[in-house]
Amino acid sequence: MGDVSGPENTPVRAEVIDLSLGWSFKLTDDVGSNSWLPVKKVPSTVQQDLIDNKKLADPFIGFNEIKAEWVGLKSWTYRVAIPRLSLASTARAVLAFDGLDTFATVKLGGKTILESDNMFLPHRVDVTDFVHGSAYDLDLEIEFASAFLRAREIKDQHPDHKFVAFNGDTARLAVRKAQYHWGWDWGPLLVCAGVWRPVRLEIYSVRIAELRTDVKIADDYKSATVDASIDVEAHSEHPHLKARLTIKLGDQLIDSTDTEVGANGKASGQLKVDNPELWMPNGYGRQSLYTVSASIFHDATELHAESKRIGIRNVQLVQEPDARGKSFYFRINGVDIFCGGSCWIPADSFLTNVTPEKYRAWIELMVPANQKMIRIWGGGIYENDEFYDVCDELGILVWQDFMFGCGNYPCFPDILESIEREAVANVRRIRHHPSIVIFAGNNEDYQVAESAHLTYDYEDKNEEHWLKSDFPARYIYESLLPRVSAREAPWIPYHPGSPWGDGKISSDPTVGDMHQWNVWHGTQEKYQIFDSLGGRFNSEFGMEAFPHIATIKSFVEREEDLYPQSHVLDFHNKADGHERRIATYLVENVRTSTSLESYIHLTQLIQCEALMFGYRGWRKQWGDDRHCGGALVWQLNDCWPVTSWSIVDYYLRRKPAYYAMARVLAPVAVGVRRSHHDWSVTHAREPRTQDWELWVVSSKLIDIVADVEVKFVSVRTGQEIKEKIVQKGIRVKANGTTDVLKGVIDNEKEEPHVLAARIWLNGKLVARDTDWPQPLKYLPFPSRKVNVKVVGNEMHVSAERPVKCLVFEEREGCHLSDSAIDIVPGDTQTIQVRGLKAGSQPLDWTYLGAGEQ
Ligand code: BMA
Repeated sequence: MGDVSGPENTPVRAEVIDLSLGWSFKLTDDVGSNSWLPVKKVPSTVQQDLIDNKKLADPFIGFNEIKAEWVGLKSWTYRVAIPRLSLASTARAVLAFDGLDTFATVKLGGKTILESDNMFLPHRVDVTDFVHGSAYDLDLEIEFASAFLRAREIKDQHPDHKFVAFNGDTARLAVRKAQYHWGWDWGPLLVCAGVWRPVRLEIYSVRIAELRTDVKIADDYKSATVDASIDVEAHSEHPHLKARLTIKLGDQLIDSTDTEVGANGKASGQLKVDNPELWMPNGYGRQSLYTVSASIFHDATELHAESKRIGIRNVQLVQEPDARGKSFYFRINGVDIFCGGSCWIPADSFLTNVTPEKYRAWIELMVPANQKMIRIWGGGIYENDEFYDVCDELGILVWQDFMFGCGNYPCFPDILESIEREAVANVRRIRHHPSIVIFAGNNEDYQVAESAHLTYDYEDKNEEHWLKSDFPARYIYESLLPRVSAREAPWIPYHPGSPWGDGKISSDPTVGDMHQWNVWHGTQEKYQIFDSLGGRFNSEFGMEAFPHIATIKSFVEREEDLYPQSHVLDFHNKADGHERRIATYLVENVRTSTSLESYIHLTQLIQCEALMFGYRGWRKQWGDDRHCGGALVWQLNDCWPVTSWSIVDYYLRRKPAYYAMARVLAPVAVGVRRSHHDWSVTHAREPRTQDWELWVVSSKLIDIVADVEVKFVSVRTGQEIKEKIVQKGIRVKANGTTDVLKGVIDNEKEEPHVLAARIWLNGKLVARDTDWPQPLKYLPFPSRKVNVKVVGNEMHVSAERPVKCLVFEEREGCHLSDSAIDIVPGDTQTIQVRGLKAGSQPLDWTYLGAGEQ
């Protein structure tokens, strides 16, 4: 029996009893004596627990997803023993559940102590009377009803609401649970259940329930203050508590203040920081993190302590009227940041399999790739603390959606109340992270309303009308959430949706953010014009590509299915019309192939090209009066092995587009391109002339001087068809775009050639870019004479004729400084290789047309 007793009337020091071990689970209906199965550790997910007990075949392999469906249709019960305790008279025992997925009935010693129906809500239940002095350990039992079936029941109870959605069973809209569990256009239908976040037994007399930190920075950035305030629970039973508030940088104490806990349970103090070390995004300076701590004391005894790691930074979402409409970009500590980056989905269908190490590995990938922002998409979860911690440490800005995605959400009174509690709890949990720079109300719910022709009038500001309309969730995005966010985290800008057109249609390119899906979905435009389709901030756009061959082999069970159109490969692609869409972009641009390895390369090349055309153009537009404030690719990651829009696959194997993005987002980059002509419209008769232009983009905060060059290299022979142009000593504008050269291509007199640009800073080559005649399928690629020389940890790559998209093998544990490169004669490129085991085979490689003689 645990003994946490103390002298009468003296408050006890808080302590925590971990409850991660000793659990078992069973099918609720199974009453046999052998029905309980062991759980390795909680948090856990029922499907994974079944896999661990060999009761379920891995749903990520073959067609097993279908065989796993029954799990989501059943009710599951988990249990663990709660130790009996002898508590001091002043102590209470509280069971803290950080997250239950989703319809949970919690019983202690057979009595119901909690019923929960929102996965995103934490719960605390006082169980003092149960555990104190009990003669036995008590069973804690949690029954999880089938969320899939309950969702349908709730939907049926609301026949007046129009349940419409993109992706998944529309009943999902009635349930506060990760929406992608219902299946998405990149993810399987695996309706999970379980204790998905930690459970603890907390013993204390008083406790700091909340620590809030409001940071204010002087206009000259020479000083800052942190208003730290705490809410103390059970203070009224223990008057005369003292509080100490401190701020530290590493081990160095910067400031502290002592105060009393008031009769209302609150205490606050102002902490001062002179010459603060500001928190800056990746690439713009350091990510200094301060720790603000609060302790409460009774006499000299510290009863409870809390701390938050914060950053000193301010953020502005600059939305100002301009010649194009209204700007939309982020300014951090006075610096305008072009937010090139990615959208993020949950990293696993089974959330509890994402370890802190995995989170770190994902976010670490973004840093060398020059990515600045990650968008947590609204169909997943408010992420685990580890996610935000790593973003804070590495300087990755976070765009945080609230958890609503692709649907017309109902607003019946119970759900509104639950959503409000969910919003408050999650904003409080994450608001101190300096990486979080925006809250957005939802993902594409306005687009659903627009495309389903729901009745709404952006001019109507009457909230009661919204609730009574057939698009009631406007109330959530334009009233409930902004209210919570302004009260709980006024330092984080709020935006009603992603996308949101500020009262105009959500696809309006002149205002707000925009999801540009007319490449791939929609009108299936050519990706060569991606930049002309953008808005003020492109928070989604993308192109699918096959994953790595090893990832494909991880789920294909039979050798004979290793071909691009096999049933199992199609099954591991959930996107509507994916065969047609991939095929369209392939046949429009490249000579296709039926061999799996070449098909993988071709789809990956198309993804590289598409994303490059988007990012390169939008970054150029950044320098044009902040025409475009950022671009976030759909999507960084996958939740299972699949063909999707991800640029890195489920097993963290990079697709070539990862490198292409990194190059166009480099701190200083050169861009070169000829004007687009649509070859299918002109029936392959090229226009007689095409303009070309060369520019430089820089995210440096001061003007710099650079040298640039452009060569005109015949695709067929590798010879330069005309004199190269060299421009020395050009002044490159700080944090902007500098137009450098313009010219004309004569398509009658000049043979098809590559424009090959390079840029030097202080004599050092820092970036390249190439522009190819389009489409690539019309170009001849025989006899490229590629040479890859391994020199220590480097590969020196050269060719005698222009090479498109030379991709190196992605080997486990290996990190490459670059890949998916274009090569022109006379310009050897050096690739650094990290992690290649001594004595192992050199890395394999391929390129477009590698098979041509
Ligand atoms: C957008 C996203 C996702 C979806 C993606 C690809 O609609 O918000 O819902 O997976 O496009 O279709």
